[in-house]
Amino acid sequence: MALILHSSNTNKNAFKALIAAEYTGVKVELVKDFQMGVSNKTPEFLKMNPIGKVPVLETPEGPVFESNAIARYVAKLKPDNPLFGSSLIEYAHIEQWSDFSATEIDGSIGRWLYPRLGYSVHLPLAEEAAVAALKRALEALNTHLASNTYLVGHSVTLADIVMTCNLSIGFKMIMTKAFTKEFPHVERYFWTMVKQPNFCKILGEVKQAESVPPPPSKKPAQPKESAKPKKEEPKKEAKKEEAKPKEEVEEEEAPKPKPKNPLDLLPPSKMILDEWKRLYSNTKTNFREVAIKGFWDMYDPEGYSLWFCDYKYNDENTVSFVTLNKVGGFLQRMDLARKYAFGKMLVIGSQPPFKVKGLWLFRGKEIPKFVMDEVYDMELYDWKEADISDEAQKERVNQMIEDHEPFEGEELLDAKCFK
Ligand SMILES: N[C@@H](CCC(=O)N[C@@H](CS)C(=O)NCC(=O)O)C(=O)O
Repeated sequence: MALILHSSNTNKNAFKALIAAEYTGVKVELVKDFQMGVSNKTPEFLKMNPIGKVPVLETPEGPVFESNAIARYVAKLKPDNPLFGSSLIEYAHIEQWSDFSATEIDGSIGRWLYPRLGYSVHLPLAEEAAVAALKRALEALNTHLASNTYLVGHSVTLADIVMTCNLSIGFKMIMTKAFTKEFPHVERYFWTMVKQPNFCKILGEVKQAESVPPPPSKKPAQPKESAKPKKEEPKKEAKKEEAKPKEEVEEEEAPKPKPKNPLDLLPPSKMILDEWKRLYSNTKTNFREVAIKGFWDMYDPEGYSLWFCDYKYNDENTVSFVTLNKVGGFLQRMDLARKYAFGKMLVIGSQPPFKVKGLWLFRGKEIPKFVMDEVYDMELYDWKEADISDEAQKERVNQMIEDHEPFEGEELLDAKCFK
C-alpha cells in the first residue's frame, strides 16, 4: 500500500521523498486535492504537524514532518539502501551534505528569493548578506564537485536528492546563468542530476531562471505616481533626501504598507466574483441550467474580461504527471490574483502529447499587468480575448467552465479550476 504524502505537487521539499521512493522501490503518493493554505491548516493536518507546514508523510506508525526526515524514512524502508552509502564515514558525509544543503544552500536561496516574491520584507542589506552566504556555500560545493561526480561515493545518495531538490528552486526561480556560471561544477552536477530518470520523472523538465524577480517595491503593479495624492514638498526637504546614502533610503522604504492593487480602484461592478465562485462550487446538478446560466446573468463585460489561453509548447507535454504538475504550478503561482480572477485549465487528450488550454475571467478589461509581470507561466501561453458576441466562442467558454467532454473532439485528462 502506498504511503500518503501531504503536499502540493510542485513542492521541492516533497520531491525529496518522491525521488527517494523511486530509488527505493516503495510507493509514495501525493494526497488528492491538496490545496496549499487550506488543506495544511485544518485541525486534522495540525495534529500531524503543529506548525501547518508541508510536506507531511503519513506512515502506519504515525505522521512524520520535515522533508529531510521524511526522505530518510522512505529510504530506510529498504534495508542496506545504497542511498545511505556503504560505510559509516560515507553515511556521515551524506548527513553532512544534507545538512549543508538545508542550512547553507536552501536557507540562503530562501533569504534571497522569498522577500523578492513578497513573502517577507525586502531589505537590500539582508539580501546582500544572503547572496554572499549563498556564493560562499556554492564556492565550497563547486570545489568539492570539481573532483567528484556525486556528493558522496560513486553513485546517487540521499545527499544528492536533498541537494538537487534544494538547488532546483534556486535554478528555476532566481539563479540565472549569469549567476551560476561562476560555479561550473555545480552547474554540471545539477544538470546531470536532474536528467537522471528517477529525478526527471518527478521534477519534469527544469528550466533555468532567465531573470532575477524584481523586489515588490520595484514591481510595476503598484498604482502609478499620478494615482497617489501628491504632497507639495519644500525644495530644501527634497535636497536632504537626496543626500542620504542609498542603502538608508531603501531600508526606510521597505516596511511601507503595500499600496492598493490598481484593480481595487476600478469602478464597482455588478458582478461579484465571490458570488460566481460560490455558484460554481455549489452547483452539483443541472450545471448548464444553473451555473452557466448564472454566469451569464452575472457577467459584466465592463468590469471583467474573458480570455482563452493555449499552451505554446504542447508537443513537450509527453508525460501526463509532468504536464499536470506544470498546470498545478501555474495555478499556484496565480494565487496572487485570487481576488481578481477565476480560471479553468483543461489538459486535453487521452494520450501524449497533451494539449493545455484554459479560460480565464479577469477583473478589468485587460489581463492584469501585475499577473503578466509576476507569473512567469503567462508567457508560455498564447492569449486571446473571447469575443462573446460570437456564439461559437461563447459556447467554448461554456464548455470550458463545465469541463465538457469530449472537448474539441478529445477526452480530458484533467480539468483544474482556479477559484
Ligand atoms: N524545513 C521544512 C520546511 C517546510 C516549509 O517551509 N514548507 C512550506 C512550503 S515549501 C510551507 O508549508 N509553508 C506554509 C506555511 O508556512 O504555513 C521542510 O523541509 O519540510
